Amino acid sequence: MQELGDWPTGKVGYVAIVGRPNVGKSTFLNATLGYHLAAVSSCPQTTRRRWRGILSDDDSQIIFVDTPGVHEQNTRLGNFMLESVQRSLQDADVVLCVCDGRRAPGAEDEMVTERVAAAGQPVILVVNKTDVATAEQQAEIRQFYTDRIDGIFAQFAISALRGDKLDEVLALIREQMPTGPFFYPPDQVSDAFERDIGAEMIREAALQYLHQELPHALAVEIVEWQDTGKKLKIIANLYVERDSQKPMVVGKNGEMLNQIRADAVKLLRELSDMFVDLRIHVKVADKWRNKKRFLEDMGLMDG
Ligand SMILES: Nc1nc2c(ncn2[C@@H]2O[C@H](COP(=O)(O)OP(=O)(O)OP(=O)(O)O)[C@@H](O)[C@H]2O)c(=O)[nH]1
Ligand SMILES: [Mg+2]
Repeated sequence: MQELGDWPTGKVGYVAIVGRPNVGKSTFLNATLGYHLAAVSSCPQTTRRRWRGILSDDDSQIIFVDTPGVHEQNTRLGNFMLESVQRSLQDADVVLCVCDGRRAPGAEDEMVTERVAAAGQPVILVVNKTDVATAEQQAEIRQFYTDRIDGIFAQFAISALRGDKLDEVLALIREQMPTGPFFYPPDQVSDAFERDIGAEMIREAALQYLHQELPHALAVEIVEWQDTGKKLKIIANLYVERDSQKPMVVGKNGEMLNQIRADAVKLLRELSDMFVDLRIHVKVADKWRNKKRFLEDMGLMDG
């Protein structure tokens, strides 16, 4: 490492992680960073804005940008999600295009390839979920992507869930980064506020139970985030879109909400290493996915 004053320099750059919803982009990010930054769930469109995870060592700093899955959308939120993918593609030094090795190519893969090809950036193709995909399935999706994106200069078959081949992907990414000063202090792991990550953890906990019924209707707002150094006191609003959805979240005798709360506390404790006192209020915000003001307040337009 060369020092620029006290500021480190090395291989430094941005990697945009893009792909269809549910292919494992956020799982890849968390596994590569070695901690749980981005919400993961079995429901498509879990990620709603871009999340930057920063991986530094003595000689390099890679800024991974996890993006929302590319999909057909018909809401204001959906528009912002696609815009944030577009911006991330433009800003990237390398694009990591992730596809699901187990699924036959479809309309959303077509959308991804169009966007990635148009961005004209160097692309690493990552075929994920090889732990559950047959060789034929992997070959089919790989062919689909390589036929459509000229910029692909390397390909990997990985399992983000198991951690297979992640080191190899990372080594190639490091090699490809330009040289320059670090963008962030070496000990910084994300540019996101802890309370925003906390809100995602609560949403992830809720999605575990409600992804069938309410995959897209949930939003979490942190009303209070008090950190005493030993204890984290959090009050959060969990929004649904209609009155009729409230009982699903609360459950019989409040059991569902208790379960969500308990799981969220577990995730928040891992995040903060502190005792967590969490209160969740379930609220209704009518058609919030189309309301600019609400999306602004929730930080969903900053992506
Ligand atoms: N079997 C298997 N499942 C995986 C793998 N990687 C991710 N998954 C699962 O796939 C689902 C989606 O993972 P996410 O990481 O949330 O996917 P994403 O691409 O970020 O999805 P969006 O944010 O909706 O665009 C989760 O249930 C993961 O556990 C893998 O390598 N193998
Ligand atoms: Mg995601």
